[in-house]
Amino acid sequence: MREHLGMRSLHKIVLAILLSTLWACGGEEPAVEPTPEPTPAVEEPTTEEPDAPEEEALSLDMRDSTFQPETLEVPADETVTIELANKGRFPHNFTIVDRDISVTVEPMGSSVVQFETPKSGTLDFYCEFHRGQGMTGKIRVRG
Ligand SMILES: [Cu+2]
Repeated sequence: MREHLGMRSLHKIVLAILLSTLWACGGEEPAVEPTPEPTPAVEEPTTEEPDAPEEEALSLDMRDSTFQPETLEVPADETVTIELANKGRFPHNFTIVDRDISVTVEPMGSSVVQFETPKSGTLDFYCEFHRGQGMTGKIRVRG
């Protein structure tokens, strides 16, 4: 008798375990956890803008056959640097007669020119090879 009871209770236990397992599986209803997302008080590390106190680098693209841009604004009475980049398929040239500058840049090549800007007005520049085709530009003093 005792043994019989023992078996019964064992059955009950097994059944209980089975049921609870089933229950657990079937009842895996996600008890919608309103986990309040902790507002990220962590401040995104703002990628520091490199302060550019240094004078802006001016760049001038040479194409077939124009300058881009055709007008460059520069500060008055200062030394400026212009990076020339030949993006065309032909050699181009950058000439400022008033500054004794004449630089030729090969296709895909680049060069740098530096000169004093006037106190006012403009400086004309052009490409020796394509001046006749309108490959000219102006450097205008700002303000
Ligand atoms: Cu040219």
